[in-house]
Amino acid sequence: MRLYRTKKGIVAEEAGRAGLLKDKDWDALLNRDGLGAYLTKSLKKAKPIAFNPDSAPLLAPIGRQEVWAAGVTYYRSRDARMDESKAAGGGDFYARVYEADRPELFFKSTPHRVSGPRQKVRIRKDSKWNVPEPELAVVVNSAGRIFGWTICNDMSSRDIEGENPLYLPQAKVYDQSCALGPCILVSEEMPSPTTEIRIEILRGGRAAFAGATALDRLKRSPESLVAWLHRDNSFPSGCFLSTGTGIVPADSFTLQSGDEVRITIPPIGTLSNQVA
Ligand code: DO4
Ligand code: MG
Repeated sequence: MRLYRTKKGIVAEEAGRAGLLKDKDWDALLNRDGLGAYLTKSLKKAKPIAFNPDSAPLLAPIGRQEVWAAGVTYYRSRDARMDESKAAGGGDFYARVYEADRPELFFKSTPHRVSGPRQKVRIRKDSKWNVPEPELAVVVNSAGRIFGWTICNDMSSRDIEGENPLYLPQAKVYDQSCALGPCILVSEEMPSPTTEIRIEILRGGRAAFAGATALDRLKRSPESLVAWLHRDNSFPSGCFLSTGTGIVPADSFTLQSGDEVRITIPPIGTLSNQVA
């Protein structure tokens, strides 16, 4: 079951059947007990509509939730961060956090900084080395229960982060630095470990970068990341927790204005954003 927030209302879709739901309040819906069963019943009752996520007026699937992110959860991310922070003496921290019991968790975004499908993402004006980070994000309700999955683009300024790990919030949190969508895949179960995360960056219509990883390379379980995040922390409207990137382009690559970033996780769809 996929749940879309659109300019025309909330749309549920399963096995090719889509319907506009009577529910108007996104946050109340996400925090309903037994959401999956409720949506199955609601979709049966709803009048079927023609719905194509590639052309529908989609909004980011977020209401009042905070967005958090995990870092250094794939070996590739550990390596890339060690390299970029070598001169600053930060490399050791990344190797340690990759192995440590406590994960790296950081605050990523408030709703107003989040871009939806086909909305623009931004690179900071004071940064020269920027990448998208294609990640699976877990969606958690106010009771701390996982009920869904979406795609997160954790836009990152590598030169700022690499200059000093203490600059991480500036490298990660700025206007339009996070994209979510295209929908929430409603399921308590994580997509299968063989599921691929794919990214394609188009520049002037041509591939400037392409990469792929699979969920079986994620070192930590989403359940354990969610449990760490909820230690002494409450989320009255629920939250999104992005699980980290396993794809980092070569150091010679930086995003440019006009690039189109397309991230695909098959059971969820494709999140596509142009760089402003
Ligand atoms: O440690 C810095 C950020 C890590 C991150 O965002 C990732 O691994 O995805
Ligand atoms: Mg990341």
